[in-house]
Amino acid sequence: MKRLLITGAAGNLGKLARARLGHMADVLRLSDVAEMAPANGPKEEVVRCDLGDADAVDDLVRGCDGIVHLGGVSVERPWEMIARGNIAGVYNLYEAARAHGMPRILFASSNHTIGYYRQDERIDTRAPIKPDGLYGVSKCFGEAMASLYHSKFGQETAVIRIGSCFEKPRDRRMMATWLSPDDFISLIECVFRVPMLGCPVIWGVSDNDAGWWNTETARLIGWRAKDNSELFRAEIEAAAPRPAADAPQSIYQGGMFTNEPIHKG
Ligand code: NAI
Ligand code: 15L
Repeated sequence: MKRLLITGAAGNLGKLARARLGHMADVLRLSDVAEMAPANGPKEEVVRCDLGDADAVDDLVRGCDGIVHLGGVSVERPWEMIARGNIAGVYNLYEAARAHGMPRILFASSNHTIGYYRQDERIDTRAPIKPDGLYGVSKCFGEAMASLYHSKFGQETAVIRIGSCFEKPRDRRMMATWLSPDDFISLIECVFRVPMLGCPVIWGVSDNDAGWWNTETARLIGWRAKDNSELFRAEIEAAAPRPAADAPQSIYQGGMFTNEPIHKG
């Protein structure tokens, strides 16, 4: 690619993508509403942009051949924040993509689209949505936008339902939901390398022994996760007592997100 746009570049996964995706394009265009480190030479462009600003997003997307869309509200927050970043923001992004040659998009969706499934259920990506909060609802909206723009205009998107992408799992639930940084990067590489993408929905999860999701759609992009949370089991189990059997983090796939109230600004 000539120019790969990474939104949410000031965030946790944005910083990781910035550090590790330089080989994917001549130029990385890095964007966030928050401050970012300055451009590190001519291979980087840093653009401050609020996803809720349609004109700014149009300018942002112009000239890009691919988009890793990580920007937006990433946890449960008041509706106004979610609506700006994840509803208006996603609409603005898809409209800008439509206006500028339909660059391939990786949409960072979330396991919170299905967080109210129980941990004793096994689901695939065709299971009906069961969001566990307004954040989860906003990710369902993003997934629906990806589907709509694919059906109507042929826009390609990889909808990646990320589990928990951190250096290592942080609690017992993440033994099932963990996505290692290395697997996350190899997943992005596959999304932009596969000749025909379409609009698949793929779980962003490592090859953990524990797990609730049928990961077969990963083969559509030729991706195989390599890491396994078992490596950290002893450490995780030693660090914290097992939560009560009737605690949300023991019952639901979305864990504590199911326990969040509707936040008011
Ligand atoms: P993060 O919260 O660290 O980064 C998100 C970035 O988006 C932030 O830097 C924030 O400033 C920016 N942002 C928020 N509202 C914005 C707006 N209106 N305009 C422009 N930028 C805005 O989140 P993280 O962990 O890096 O996640 C990246 C993406 O992956 C998010 O979309 C999140 O929902 C998704 N995801 C992450 C998971 C994880 O385990 N880290 C799990 C599931 C989904
Ligand atoms: C998410 O969607 C969040 O963005 C992230 O911060 C984690 O909490 C993750 O899900 C998770 O479910 O562990």
